Amino acid sequence: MTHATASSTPTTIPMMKIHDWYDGPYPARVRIALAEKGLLSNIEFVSVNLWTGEHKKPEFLAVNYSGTLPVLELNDGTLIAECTAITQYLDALVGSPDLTGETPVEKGLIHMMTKRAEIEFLDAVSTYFHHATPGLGPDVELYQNAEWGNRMRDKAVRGMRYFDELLKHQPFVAGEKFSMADIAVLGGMIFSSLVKLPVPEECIALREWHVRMQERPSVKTWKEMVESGRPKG
Ligand code: GTS
Repeated sequence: MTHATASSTPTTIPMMKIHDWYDGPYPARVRIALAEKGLLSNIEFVSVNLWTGEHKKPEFLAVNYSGTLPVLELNDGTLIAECTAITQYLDALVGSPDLTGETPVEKGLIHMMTKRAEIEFLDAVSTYFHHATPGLGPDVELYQNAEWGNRMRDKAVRGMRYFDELLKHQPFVAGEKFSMADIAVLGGMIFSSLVKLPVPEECIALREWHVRMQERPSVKTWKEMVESGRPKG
């Protein structure tokens, strides 16, 4: 595949691997970023089964010390974990559409809002899932603290209210254009839906933003990938 980079120099993008699980909310962030960038045909997906704890086995811990998905593997063997880091790599690889900011102030704001989406919303929902619900099951969830999990559920709902307030005044999470920060909030919405944690009725701006996000081709493509990746039976 040949792409024009930000500097307009045509480059050939090599094949890459993504280690992930087909319907995971964090993997969704990278899959949506890949779809935005038109890079899906450069990716071989390597399935790591969260439900059997494959991500905590020594073989996978050698790939990602943190034992989490997704991980990008370049064809020289370089491994990049963390959704934000992977998205930054993809953005540097293919300039358009920009997801992480072009100007210094855009870069700063997008990074801040992405981090905020993680801390206040997505990571909080994830902690709720792992601590206050059966999570990935007793073989994988070796330590649970329901009180902590429920606190994180409440934090996530506060995060929803925060993003709702923000989106009353601007069309996208980091300002005037779609970015990695919107994708991070989408990750929170995807995880909330999986754990049946509803967005409060009165969060109309957040709900309307979410409806608009469903119209993006990248989000539609991600949904199709989830459907087609679902294990049979
Ligand atoms: N900070 C990491 C990132 O941004 O990549 C978090 C990654 C993460 O928590 N991934 C989830 C995971 O591996 C994948 S999913 O829950 O979205 O499917 N969870 C497994 C676990 O045991 O924590």
